[in-house]
Amino acid sequence: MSNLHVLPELTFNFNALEPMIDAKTMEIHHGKHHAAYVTNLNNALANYQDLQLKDILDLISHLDVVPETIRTAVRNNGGGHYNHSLFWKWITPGGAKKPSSNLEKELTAAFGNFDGFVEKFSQAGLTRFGSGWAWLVADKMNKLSVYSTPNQDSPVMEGLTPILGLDVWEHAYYLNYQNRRADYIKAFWSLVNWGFVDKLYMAAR
Ligand code: MN3
Repeated sequence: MSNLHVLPELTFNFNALEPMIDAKTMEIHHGKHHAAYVTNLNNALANYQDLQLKDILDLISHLDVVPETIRTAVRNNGGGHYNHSLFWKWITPGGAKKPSSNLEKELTAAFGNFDGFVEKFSQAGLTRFGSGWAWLVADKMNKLSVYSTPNQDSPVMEGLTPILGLDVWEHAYYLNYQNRRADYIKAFWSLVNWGFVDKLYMAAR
């Protein structure tokens, strides 16, 4: 029996993030876009039972062992599945509204102060040309940095650990914000579930 990847259920209602992210956007983003990544990933793996047994993190962390014929499909759709599965937890309503003092200390050490981090991360999202993601990542030495990736590429594909990520594809904001990506990014900061960010940071140490 194959081990199919499954669309995770949201732990909150589509309208729970309003007015920052509208219900229709959430419904399409989760139920159509994320669902399509899962379906396309499962289709790509259909003839590869050994790869079907790997969990999603293991699969996209080692794209070099994925056969070339399906590598791009696994990269795009596996990356999409993994990134979005995290994203729904980063924007869960009702989480901690600010980083733990420990994480804030680390952000201050890396970016001057907390506002410096917010500014740098926002810029990474704003300047990502076309579709992609902005990231706060930790490297193997536990050093924090900010950057962005194109398409559905995930930091785990280059050995980095995602601590916080923001989807800046137009499908994430266009219904409500149209071309105003900067306003969407600004709104994102009031949604961040810092409890989950902190958990990922602690796990990376
Ligand atoms: Mn998306």
